[in-house]
Amino acid sequence: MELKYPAIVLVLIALDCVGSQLCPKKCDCDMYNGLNRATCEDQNIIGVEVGVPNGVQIYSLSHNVISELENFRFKEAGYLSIQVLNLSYNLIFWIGLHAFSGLEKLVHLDLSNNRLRYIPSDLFWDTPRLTTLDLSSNIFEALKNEPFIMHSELQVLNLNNCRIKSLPDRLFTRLPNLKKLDISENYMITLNTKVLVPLRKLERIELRNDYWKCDSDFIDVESWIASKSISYQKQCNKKALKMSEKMISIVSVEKEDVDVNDVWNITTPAKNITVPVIETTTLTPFEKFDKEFSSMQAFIIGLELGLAIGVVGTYIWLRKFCHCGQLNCIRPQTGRQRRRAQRVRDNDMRTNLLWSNVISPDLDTPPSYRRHPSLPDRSPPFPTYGVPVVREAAALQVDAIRLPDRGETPPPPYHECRINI
Ligand SMILES: *[C@@H]1O[C@H](CO)[C@@H](O)[C@H](O)[C@H]1NC(C)=O
Ligand SMILES: *[C@@H]1O[C@H](CO)[C@@H](O)[C@H](O)[C@H]1NC(C)=O
Ligand SMILES: CC(=O)N[C@H]1CO[C@H](CO)[C@@H](O)[C@@H]1O
Repeated sequence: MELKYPAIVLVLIALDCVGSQLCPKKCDCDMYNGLNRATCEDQNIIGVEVGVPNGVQIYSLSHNVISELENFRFKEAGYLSIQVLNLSYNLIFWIGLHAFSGLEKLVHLDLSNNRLRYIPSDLFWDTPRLTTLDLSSNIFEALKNEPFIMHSELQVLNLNNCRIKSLPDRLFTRLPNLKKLDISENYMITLNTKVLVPLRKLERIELRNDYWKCDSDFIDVESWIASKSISYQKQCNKKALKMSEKMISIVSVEKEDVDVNDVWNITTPAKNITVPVIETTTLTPFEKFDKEFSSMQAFIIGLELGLAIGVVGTYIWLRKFCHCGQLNCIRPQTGRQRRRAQRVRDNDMRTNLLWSNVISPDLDTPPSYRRHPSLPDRSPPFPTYGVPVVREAAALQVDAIRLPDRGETPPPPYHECRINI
């Protein structure tokens, strides 16, 4: 018994050690670019500690439900080797001042798509190697006129889509190494170059945004950026067009009846009225014509003229080449032609007589005996396949067909009748 007890303890310790080296079921562990990666995404994880071995170098907790990052959590869990930490798509709204304590090797931190409204400017004091920080799609609506972040190594800062309305002048005064800045898709309408002056190493700035007010001030800002050889995408040629389009659409939608007397000062003296009258008298006849006739009128007049000419021309042509009777045109005929025409006429008459004898005058209506079509006997015996015969429907059908005034209606096809049985 005395021997057994320490043995169990040893086994338990061994198990514990082995257990801590297992990749948790919630995560995928692999190698990426020679680094130990643990990907624990979309698992409803609420805290940063899920049992990932502490040798993890790329740690992704993206798409979870973490809402707070408490102080020293990474340090306590022994995650001292993390270089890339992905906390994007969580619900983080609060980060303790020492939350990232111990992450001395952290280079890339992704905090995008969270609910951050504010971060203390010295939050990254404990992560001296941090070079890339993604804070996009958070809610930094109200930025104070103080350094947003203080970090001597940070090179890339993403503030895309953070609902930022303005950039206070002192915002970037403590980011001496920043090379790339993304402030696109925010709500800023103007930009002060003062905020960019401290970023002496800035190489690239993303400005894409639908709200820039493209006035001379902003054009000055753009030329300042260009003069510092910072690359950026020009905003103000297409933007001006967009603004005018918007304005036009607003005007056309919201236009109301306006009494010019309310907006104009119409106190025109009588003298001024005579001036345009004098001007009209100086017009040449052609100019007058132009003024008085709209193009539509001109078109109609042209059409009418064309029609008239056509009618007169046709009349003249007919008069010249034909002798016109009431309806049919008879050309002057030679004797032979006349005899032949006579023969043709005689033949026509004979055929007409023949036809009128054979065919009854009311050619359209069928003879009376055809008005009562001999319908098949609809009462049994015919195969009913065990279905009771609906006599009313059948009778109705027959009556409808036998009505005298419906004699011309052909009986419905037989297969249709059968459906009614
Ligand atoms: C973090 O995870 C999201 C979602 O999986 C991904 O889009 C993003 O690129 C990741 N960030 C980094 C730095 O790997
Ligand atoms: C309207 O115009 C007249 C001169 O034509 C001027 O005396 C008057 O002050 C103007 N009224 C306003 C309201 O501008
Ligand atoms: C030709 C003429 O009389 N023009 C007058 C029209 O009215 C303005 C004031 O509304 C005068 O300044 C012009 O002299």
